[in-house]
Amino acid sequence: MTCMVQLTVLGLMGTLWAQIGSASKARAAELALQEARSAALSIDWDNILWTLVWLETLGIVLLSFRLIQLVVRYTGYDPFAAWDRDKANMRLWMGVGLGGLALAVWGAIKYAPFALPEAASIHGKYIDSLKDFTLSFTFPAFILVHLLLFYMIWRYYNGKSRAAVYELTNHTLERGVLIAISIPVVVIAGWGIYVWSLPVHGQTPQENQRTLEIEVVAEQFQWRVRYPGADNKLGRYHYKLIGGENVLGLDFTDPKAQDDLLPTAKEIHLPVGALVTIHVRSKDVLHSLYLPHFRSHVYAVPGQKNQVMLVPTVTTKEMRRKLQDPEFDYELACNQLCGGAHYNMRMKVVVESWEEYTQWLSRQKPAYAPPQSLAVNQKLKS
Ligand SMILES: [Cu+2]
Repeated sequence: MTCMVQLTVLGLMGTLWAQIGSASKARAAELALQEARSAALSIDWDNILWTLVWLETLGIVLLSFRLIQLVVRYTGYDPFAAWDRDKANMRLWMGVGLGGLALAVWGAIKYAPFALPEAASIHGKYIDSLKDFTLSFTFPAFILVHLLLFYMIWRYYNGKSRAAVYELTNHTLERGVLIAISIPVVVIAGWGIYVWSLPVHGQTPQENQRTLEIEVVAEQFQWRVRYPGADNKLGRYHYKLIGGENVLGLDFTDPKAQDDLLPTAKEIHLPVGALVTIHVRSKDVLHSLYLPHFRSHVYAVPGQKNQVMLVPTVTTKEMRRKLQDPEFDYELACNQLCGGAHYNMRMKVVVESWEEYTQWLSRQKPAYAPPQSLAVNQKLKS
């Protein structure tokens, strides 16, 4: 009976898997269409229906088992009586396990081409090497542990003449396993602390290195970027000053704020080789500033100032050449599901030479909006 249950569950899992696969492709296309049509939230009846269908299928399967049980009880006829159930269990487990392992390896190979290209920032290269280092331990361990697990199932499955031997402690073995595991863990954690601190506060400008501080502000559903003017410094702001044309709440009584620039295009421009500090805040809900190609990520939290540092190392043009993709662009994406039009929160990131950057910056719109902003400032003071 147990075998029967397992076989049916296996079969069901297979069909479910296939259904999810084909359904998800169709769903992806459908979802893209839905998003394009409307940003409004709506109940996803399709999903609810699918859930109900699967719940009902599960119910039918469970009821069939009950039916078979009753037939066995009242007729005395058991079609599986001759089976060695322990052996059958062992084989099913082996099938599920080895199949799953093969699926994991196949997935890793199949989806490898979708991985991000090489990191385009200094700290990004460290993060990639940390990832590779971690995987060089964990991937062989994953394969070995699973092979060992299924060997054990095959070798020591329960049976009439196969009583288990209980050994409660084996200090030598435990000590060996403890040491073998703790060394890579300590190295990964120790190095990880260093690597993960780099994008937050761990970088200082080198000699002759240019520095740039910009601010990226999230709101439903767009990013606004503020650049410093000739003084290369961002001015003060206060959330109470947000209003009218003063979309970022800049305090224009601060001279440093008066020459700040607010580009209107949906683009961020970064000079290659400069140490860029990005200050991040949010005007409404939780958003997230995600720059995958630079391996940078920081949350935009209302009421909190966050920052992330990076040194872009590859210009957009160079990366296009390297990838042989003339359409390639770096991207900034919101990495929090922040509302109905969340998909709208993406921006092109352009990495260029310092000269190109300054030329572009000289054409951008000043943030200073005198009459209205000053009136708001006055109101705050009185
Ligand atoms: Cu967002």
